[in-house]
Amino acid sequence: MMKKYLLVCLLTISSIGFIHAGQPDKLIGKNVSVFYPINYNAAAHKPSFALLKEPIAVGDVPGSWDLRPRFYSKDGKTYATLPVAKGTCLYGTGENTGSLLRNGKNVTLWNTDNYEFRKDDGKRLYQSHPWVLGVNSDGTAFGVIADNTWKQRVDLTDSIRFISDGPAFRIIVIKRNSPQEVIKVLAGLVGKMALPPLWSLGYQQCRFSYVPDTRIKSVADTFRIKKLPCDVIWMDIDYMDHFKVFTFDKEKIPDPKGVNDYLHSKGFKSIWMIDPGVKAEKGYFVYDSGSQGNHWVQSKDGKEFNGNVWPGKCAFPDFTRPETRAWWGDLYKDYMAKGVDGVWNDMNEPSVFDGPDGTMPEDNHHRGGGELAADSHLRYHNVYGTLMIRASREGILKTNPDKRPFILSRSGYLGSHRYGATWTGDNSSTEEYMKLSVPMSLNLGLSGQPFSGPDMGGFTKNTTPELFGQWIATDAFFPFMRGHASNETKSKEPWAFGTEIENVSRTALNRRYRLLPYFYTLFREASETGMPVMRPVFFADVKDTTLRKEDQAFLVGNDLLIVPKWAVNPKLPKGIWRTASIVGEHSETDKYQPDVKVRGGAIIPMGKIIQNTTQYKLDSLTLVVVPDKKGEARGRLYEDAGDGFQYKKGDYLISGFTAKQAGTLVKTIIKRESGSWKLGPRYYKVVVITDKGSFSSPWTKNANITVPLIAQNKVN
Ligand code: MIG
Repeated sequence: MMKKYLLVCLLTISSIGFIHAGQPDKLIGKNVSVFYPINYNAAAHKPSFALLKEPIAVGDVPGSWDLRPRFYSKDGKTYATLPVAKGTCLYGTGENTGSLLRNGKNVTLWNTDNYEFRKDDGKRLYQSHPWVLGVNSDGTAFGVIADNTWKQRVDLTDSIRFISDGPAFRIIVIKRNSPQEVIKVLAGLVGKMALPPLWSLGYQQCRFSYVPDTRIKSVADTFRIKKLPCDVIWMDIDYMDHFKVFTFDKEKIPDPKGVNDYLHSKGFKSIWMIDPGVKAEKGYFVYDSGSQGNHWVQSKDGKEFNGNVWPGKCAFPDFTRPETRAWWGDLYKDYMAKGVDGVWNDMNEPSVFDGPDGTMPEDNHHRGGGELAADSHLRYHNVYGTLMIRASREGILKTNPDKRPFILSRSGYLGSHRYGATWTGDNSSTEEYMKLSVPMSLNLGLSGQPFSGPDMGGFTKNTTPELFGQWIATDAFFPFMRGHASNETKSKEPWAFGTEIENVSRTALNRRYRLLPYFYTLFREASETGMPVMRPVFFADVKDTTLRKEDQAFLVGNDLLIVPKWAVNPKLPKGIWRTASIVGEHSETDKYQPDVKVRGGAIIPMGKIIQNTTQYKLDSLTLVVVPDKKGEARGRLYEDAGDGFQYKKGDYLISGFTAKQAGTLVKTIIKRESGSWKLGPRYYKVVVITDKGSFSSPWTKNANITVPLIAQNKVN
């Protein structure tokens, strides 16, 4: 009787689709599990865009596993919901407006050109990261990936809920003892940023647009004349002939190679914009070759889709096609040969001025190829930009195999950091946007993308001197540091606001350039482990729940705590943190320069003030030592050629610094840790900061340095 009843039950359930062969949930690593909805259709999702490779099962999900998604469908939408325990703090979901802490927030993952973040109250921006980091009240942590490119929403109002317009999707859950460990596991799954060229860590100056060529040169010259350090000048759309990508306006830029040569001769790199929209004009070589290769995204009827962007009527490369990516990549050959150093891929959400909701119709058709299935724009929209920058990166690498590509992308998806850096789009020149830039870059860093920053100074509207000063002083500690301005605004270069702000800017830039050895070491770490460069304050003490909301102050690596002057009652970590003077400034009393505090137990390597990274030379290092409670400190420095790939063959040097205080003597030892480069002699100066002040050694070539903490050695 019982048996019969069960059988009937089973039959009934399976006939309405609840019991299904399905795909079993699996453990795919230590405390990492993948969960499948019963109606999972792999063909609608695989290969994954977020994951580097299809995960391999290493066992079954243990029965004791607590964090399990509940899958269901309702009103044509597919859901996955995970419970959130009280006291759990949520982060991530990529590029957001609003606070660092994401509890109670809603974000739509549908990449959108969002001028001033006004559309939908800024709840959907240019990127989509279906990823949530959870930090439990005890500091243990978890992460949730929805492996889903389709249009979706992440609702964190009372749980973690992904609501998608596409077919049912799988969920990956990571559990670890700390958020840092979760981030490293995430990076293991979605990949790490490639080590960028050193020059891309320098200051970068942009405007919509520096034309004609004489203006580019004069902006560059002014940086040098005024001794404001800068590495890159950016060329926005007006350099093109009628906004046609891969062309140069004959009047404004008659000799692009000459412009790049000029910039190079002054120690600058050049970055030029390339958009996805190709002017639909017969006789234009990109349109002709694209049409010949059948490279355009199609409408649902299979015809070439056209929409308006800057050049007028455009066609859009279908980057889901391997042939199209190769064709696009090859367009960079002649272009890079003109001396272009980096590429800026804008408008790649894609933005279509006259399209529905500012983009392509959801039922546009992508043909795919290789591993990628043919499917609708609804599926591929969120990865359109990622596929574009992948094609750009591959093409640029093919033509310049010995250089590290630099690509800046506006749109992105979880995993797009593998191909390029990003900035946070069209902000505005108000204090609010400046403050917003901190949590924006922090959450991008917690979502796999370590290389980001805002339009420093604000893109739209005019900037006041006061705001510009605050902004450049804060931005000097962001991973990506670029000033930008929209075409309808007054000048926003660091000298455009009078002498006081020019001096504020110089101090800010000098601080960044002196700290480049520390920054570069962090970029190396990010490329190896996925740890972000810019980190939330709560990383300093994950058990201290009072730090969980802090998003004015932030950390650079583990060892520098940046407290902007505009921060109101910031919550700072306990323990020893000592203010360091980087370029002789007194940040406690300075109106603009953030207080830079060094963690007790850390040693920070600093270089010289230079005007650009072609002058970067580690022949004289300053080591800032802050002993911890036990009187100890350590640090390290990564160095390599700054570009190229020889470092992958071992051509680099990691040196380690250790310091130990015994009474009034602090002894610092410098040793080679790894890499094939020798640790040759160089000049060192050790500055020890204690509660009694700062004490300095003279410059010495000795790699074993003792600083007596006595009055004669006191600085400041
Ligand atoms: O429709 O290229 O976000 O940084 O200056 C505007 C012109 C197109 C948007 C980018 C902005 C850039 C601007 N672009």
